[in-house]
Amino acid sequence: QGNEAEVAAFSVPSYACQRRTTLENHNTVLTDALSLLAENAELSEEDGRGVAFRRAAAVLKALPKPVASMTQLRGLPCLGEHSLRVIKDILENGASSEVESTKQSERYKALKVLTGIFGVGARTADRWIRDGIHNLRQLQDSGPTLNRAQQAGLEHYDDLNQPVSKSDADAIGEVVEKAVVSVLPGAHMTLIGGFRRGKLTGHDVDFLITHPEEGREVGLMPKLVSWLESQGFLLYQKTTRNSYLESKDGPARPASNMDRFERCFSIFKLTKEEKRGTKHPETLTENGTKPAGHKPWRAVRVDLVVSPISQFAFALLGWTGSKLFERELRRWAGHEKSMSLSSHALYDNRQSKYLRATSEEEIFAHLGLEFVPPSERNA
Ligand code: DCP
Ligand code: MG
Repeated sequence: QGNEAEVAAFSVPSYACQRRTTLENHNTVLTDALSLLAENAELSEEDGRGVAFRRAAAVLKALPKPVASMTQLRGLPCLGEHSLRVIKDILENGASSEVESTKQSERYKALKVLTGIFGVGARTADRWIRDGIHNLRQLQDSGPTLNRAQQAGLEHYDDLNQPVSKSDADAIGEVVEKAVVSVLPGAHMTLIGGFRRGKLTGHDVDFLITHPEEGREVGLMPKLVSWLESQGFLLYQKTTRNSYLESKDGPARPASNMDRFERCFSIFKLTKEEKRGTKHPETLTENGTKPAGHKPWRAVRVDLVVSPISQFAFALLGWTGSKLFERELRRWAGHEKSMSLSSHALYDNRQSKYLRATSEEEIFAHLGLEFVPPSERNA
């Protein structure tokens, strides 16, 4: 105890994309606390504060061992006054009074319950709370108009608030893969999001689909969705067009890219048959020990993204996450390299040109960053 190695200050580079952040976190008590304050800020539409807490939590996730004293934090980036106060409170008192009171607050609890409905964001939840709606019962009783997404979200509330396991993700992957190759032979699907980073559970399952021949992916999404719908796999779906050209902050792209990048937000019906694979039909029979009303399927949020092969590396990098890692990559590109990075392209403002890439490795090289594999992007 108290030897030099233990009191030595940690050293961490300031951008999350310069760090290797695995799922092994030695400071979960501290990072859970800061993440809760980040979430509360985001739910209150205070994004600046939210990012500050996320960055502070990410720095602690990258430390090689538990923080034992405040002196070890000297010189670490992204730890503002507020985050340091929370950390100090936990190190000295075992808990943060701010975190505890936030957790207990009626407003936080209501925001959590209401935004737990698929299709309900912070703004809608806030409006409902001001109308006296704090829980699902009050929501059903006072009956504000719900859109199609929110109706589906409410209907599948319990399922969608259960974590999705990797084996569920793989079972859905098999179905989506089958759908993809049936509607477009040669097309290819990749698991993205948290599961690509090695997480064992997630709030949804994300897939990226492309075709090795540029342009062949056009029109794929509607066909894929029709196939899945015809087989009864979709409880809800909404497909959005590529909004890249319409965005004000990205450089303009040739009009030919207009319809090539699409996203489908869906609620997938995962049956026992898919979960277990069809190889053991005898396991499909109900054994009678299940609680009454137990249904032989669960609802899972699934996001599908289609990208042309020319943008595939950017889409893969942009959809693998974590959200903070992505944000930090874009901040690094802009602030340190005068480049703009999106899930579609990398633009070099100094050379006034797009930088091509066919792999994630090439994008990191363009950005002057060491390659960080997906399993180390868990910032
Ligand atoms: N993404 C992003 N910014 C957003 C939405 C998504 O950068 N506003 C990217 C990064 C995410 C990926 O897309 O990792 C998938 O989004 P999810 O919300 O599904 O996040 P994860 O898959 O990382 O987490 P979870 O395990 O909760 O699904
Ligand atoms: Mg996900």
